Amino acid sequence: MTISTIGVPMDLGADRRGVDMGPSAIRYAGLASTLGNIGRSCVDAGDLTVPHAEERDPEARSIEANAKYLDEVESVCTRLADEVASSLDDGALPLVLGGDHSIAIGTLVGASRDAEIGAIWFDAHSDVNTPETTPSGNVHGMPLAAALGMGTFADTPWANAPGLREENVVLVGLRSVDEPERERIRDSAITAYTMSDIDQRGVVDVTEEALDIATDGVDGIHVSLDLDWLDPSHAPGVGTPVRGGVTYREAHSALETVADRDADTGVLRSLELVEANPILDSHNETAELGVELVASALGKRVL
Ligand code: DIR
Ligand code: MN
Ligand code: MN
Ligand code: MN
Repeated sequence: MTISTIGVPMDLGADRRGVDMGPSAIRYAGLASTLGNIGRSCVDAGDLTVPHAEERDPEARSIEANAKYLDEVESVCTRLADEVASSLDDGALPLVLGGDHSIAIGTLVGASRDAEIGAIWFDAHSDVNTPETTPSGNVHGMPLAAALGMGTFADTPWANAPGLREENVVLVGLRSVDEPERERIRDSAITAYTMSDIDQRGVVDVTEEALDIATDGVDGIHVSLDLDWLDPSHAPGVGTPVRGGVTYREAHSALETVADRDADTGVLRSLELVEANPILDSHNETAELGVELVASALGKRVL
């Protein structure tokens, strides 16, 4: 299946500038040649146009303190949803390059427009804040809540993923969850695995179970990979690093587990790599790691 790469140079959902250079950093890290080397054909659809923070009226920014730049996020995510849906229509597998994690709203909406989907969220954070619970006002801490229509996102139909249900959403690798997010996860049908679960059971076992849950009764799954899922020693170029993340080998093992399941059952419908910030990185190593992990998810093998 052809991979259709869609870049989304979005930084309005996060506090740190520079993550808008993520799509360039990931391409520069050799995405196209790496996918070519594993025999996957790849079409690059280019980047969506994202407004810059400097073009915005500072007054408007302050009144949106509880969900900064939500209008811009809506406009970008609505266009992204169309792109994702149209690459799926063409029989391709959309690979969305961020940009901050707010873009996942558009990916999930597009991926679930004509299908029931599950989602696996590899992330240090749970991303289920809403404008009423957010400590930061940053929409990159809210995309799952938005896609699931939680809290005030019940009133923003553009952000709700039509074919995604909580029962098929699995968070893997949590270690930074805000108090209202803990409650929200407890009250929901979302499945969540913390780093402790990975410590105790091993990443392959946890990922196998995540795949069982995400794929149950759906047409396919979306895999969202926030690079802050990894320990900052391996992925320093992210805006919100949290110590105690998965190691280099654990990350590869998890994504190889996804690829194995996909080889058996063809479950992988869409993939997303977010939060690579080359300004905070050293020698683009985080984007390079991201490219390696995408290759593992798409079937790269040593032998
Ligand atoms: C925090 C951080 N929970 C927030 N979230 C991040 O701002 O809502 N998500 N960094 O990736
Ligand atoms: Mn930009
Ligand atoms: Mn995230
Ligand atoms: Mn994160």
